[in-house]
Amino acid sequence: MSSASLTADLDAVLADANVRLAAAVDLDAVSALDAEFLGKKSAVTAAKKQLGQLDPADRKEVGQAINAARTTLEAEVAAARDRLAAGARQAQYEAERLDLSERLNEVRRGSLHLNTQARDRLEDVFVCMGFTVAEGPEVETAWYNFEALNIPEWHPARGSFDTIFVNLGEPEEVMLRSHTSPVQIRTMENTEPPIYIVAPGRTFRTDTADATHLPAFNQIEGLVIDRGITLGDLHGTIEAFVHAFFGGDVKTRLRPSYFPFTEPSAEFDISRDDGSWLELGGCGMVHPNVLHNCGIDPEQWQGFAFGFGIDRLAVMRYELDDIRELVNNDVRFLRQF
Ligand code: FA5
Repeated sequence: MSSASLTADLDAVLADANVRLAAAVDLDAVSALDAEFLGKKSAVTAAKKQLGQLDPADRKEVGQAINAARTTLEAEVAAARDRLAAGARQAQYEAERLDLSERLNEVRRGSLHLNTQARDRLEDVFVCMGFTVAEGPEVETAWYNFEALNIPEWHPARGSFDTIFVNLGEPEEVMLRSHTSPVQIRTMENTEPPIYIVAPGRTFRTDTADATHLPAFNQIEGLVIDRGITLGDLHGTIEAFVHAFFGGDVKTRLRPSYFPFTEPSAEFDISRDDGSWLELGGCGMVHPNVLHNCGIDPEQWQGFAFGFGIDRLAVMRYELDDIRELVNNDVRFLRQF
């Protein structure tokens, strides 16, 4: 073995390695080439072993050539590894990429609950008629829920409200309001007449849920206090509201009734398609005792009040069979509206 042929062999190995490393398609292929060109059985290792058989004068030069070839091969293997590792990383990024703009299902828009829709519409109708919207607390005292409304403790009507009491203060002193009428009192206490308000809100009774009753339901109260107000104004207001809310075909009627806080009192019904009537709420001229309890002179001011169930109104407007649909929270039902 001459030093010239050894050096020529190394040049051939370098050229071969250069081409094949450049063509390697994955890291396994580079590892195989690493073993082939730099491992125990590689040409470079074999050349080193043959160094001893060379003319001592040539050894240094050939030894340097072998080391240089090894260094070159190592650098080329490392470069090939880097190139493929970067490619593999890039491929992995591509494979694992999340397209955050992608939507598998159309996003469904929610909608307001039927009660909220009915309440918003009611407010709109009354605001257009010149009323403002008032509010009151859901937990009330006996004064606001009963006494100021001309329902003293001994009054039989107190029982008809099926009140849910709260375990606070004296027995039967604090309660979940059983109607929105306490907001009448709170408004008259704080506002100088003339007064034109509606007060929507939640109300509570011990009623068992059935097709027309819920234990927690919604009412809207109306109160007008002004000079020279008559029953005719009350009927006209109810008629105007019903027409605005349901359309011109629906008729209204007042039936004599009794509430301690109005005199005279009436219940008002609206006509249904099948010719029957549905009771919507109670109304009447504000009782002089109630005005008096709120510091308003009944000789100077008169007024009317009404209160009806918003849930019953929603049942009517959306033609539901059962008021409990409003609270079952079945999205298949709610999505229809
Ligand atoms: C009252 O609550 C009176 N405060 C109404 C009133 C106000 C009269 C102002 C005069 C002047 P009543 O108990 O009838 O009255 O209830 C009024 C309406 O609330 C009923 O007509 C009905 O529409 C609704 N309602 C009553 N109880 C329930 C219930 N358990 N579930 C759903 N709606 C109900």
